[in-house]
Amino acid sequence: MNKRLNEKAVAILKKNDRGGFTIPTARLYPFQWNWDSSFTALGLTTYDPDRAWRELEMLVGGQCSDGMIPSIIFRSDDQDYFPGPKIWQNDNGPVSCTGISQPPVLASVMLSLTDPADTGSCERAMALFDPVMRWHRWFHLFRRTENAPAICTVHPWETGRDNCPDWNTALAGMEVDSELPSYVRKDIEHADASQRPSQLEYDKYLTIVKFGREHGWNQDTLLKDGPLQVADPGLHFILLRANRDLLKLAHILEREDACADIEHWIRAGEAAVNYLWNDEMRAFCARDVRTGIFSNGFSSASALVFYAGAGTQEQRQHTLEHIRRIGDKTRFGQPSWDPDAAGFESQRYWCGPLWCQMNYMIARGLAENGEAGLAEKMRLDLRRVIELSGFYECFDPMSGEGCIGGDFSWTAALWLAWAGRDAPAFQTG
Ligand code: 2M8
Repeated sequence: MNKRLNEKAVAILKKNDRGGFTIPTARLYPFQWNWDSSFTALGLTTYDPDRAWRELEMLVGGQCSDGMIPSIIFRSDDQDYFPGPKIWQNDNGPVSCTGISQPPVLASVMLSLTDPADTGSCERAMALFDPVMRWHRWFHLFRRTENAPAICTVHPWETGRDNCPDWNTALAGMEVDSELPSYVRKDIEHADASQRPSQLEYDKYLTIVKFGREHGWNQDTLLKDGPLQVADPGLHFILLRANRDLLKLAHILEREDACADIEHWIRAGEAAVNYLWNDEMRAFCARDVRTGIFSNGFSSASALVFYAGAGTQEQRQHTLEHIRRIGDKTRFGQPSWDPDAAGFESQRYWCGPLWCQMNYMIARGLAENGEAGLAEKMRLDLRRVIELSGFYECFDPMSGEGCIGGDFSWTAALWLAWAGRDAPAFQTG
């Protein structure tokens, strides 16, 4: 245990606390983000379980009438961020929010926070159970098309892996709206532009937002007629895992009434995995639903098949070979994109850097599936990189340099919950 870094991590979470919810980092991301909050709760619970549940309750407090829990909840406006609530204009929820979601890690975090022997934690979980059911149902209704059984997204921001080259093929086939109003990016005022997405990517992101806004954030229209439809191994595997964890929660909370639906979602999720299998790459890859074309690199999401408990023996073996090949190329953990593939940039956001939450999920899946050694190496790599550079948003996997935002909540939280601990916090198999 590194006492100094533990104290620093707690100080970051306190500094980023905005009264019941935690922002990812000041100025660059000044609101509550969906999966950031869930990972943050894992850190909060190490010293304040009540505050950890509060984080999740505030997140669920932003749920829209159709069941979506949005990617960002705008409890106020903030000139430091673009695009804010005036651009999104989604008022389908109790609080102004974006019109897209984010990877549903919430149920898995709830399971981690629930102690069957502790009535208090079971009551907190019970209060969130139905909203989470509604959210998972929303994914199955509005993020699956007739043409593809896997979970697909309408916007790169929804995957949480914004400018990963995974979306390049689908984005290339999409036009920028010729009537897109001019705008000023704020992200590149707070961070080095060479580490952030390109201007063309931003134009396309905003084209999708314009479409959603003009259609009143009708999710059916956005899915079917919107500019982008990409099946994402990240969303797919994370939701499959979250459904398995929700089923465990249902048993703990004696919500047997919910089990048939969840089991149905799990079976559908397992059956859809092959849609994401790129035989040429021998890897699970993103896939443009409209053209059927696969992305051509191994991303950190490709490695989540173990976390999802899915795939055949052979698919897992190939995945393991990619993880080992890539692990041999980097000094620190699994990068967000394949160093051997076109588009790899070790410091540009989701084109290469190491992200702590992805490494946490990958390692967790590996540990549960007989690869405890590999998982522990990833944990120690994250520890070393934080010791070297601090609590950055993400890290250069080659040099260990910290990238983009500093004093970052999920990095601090996963230090407390995982990387900085004396032993891994999860089961091995
Ligand atoms: C990044 O995404 C936001 C948009 O949602 C942005 O670039 O402005 C991503 O890394 C995403 O995964 C993360 O949740 C968010 C806040 O940390 O930042």
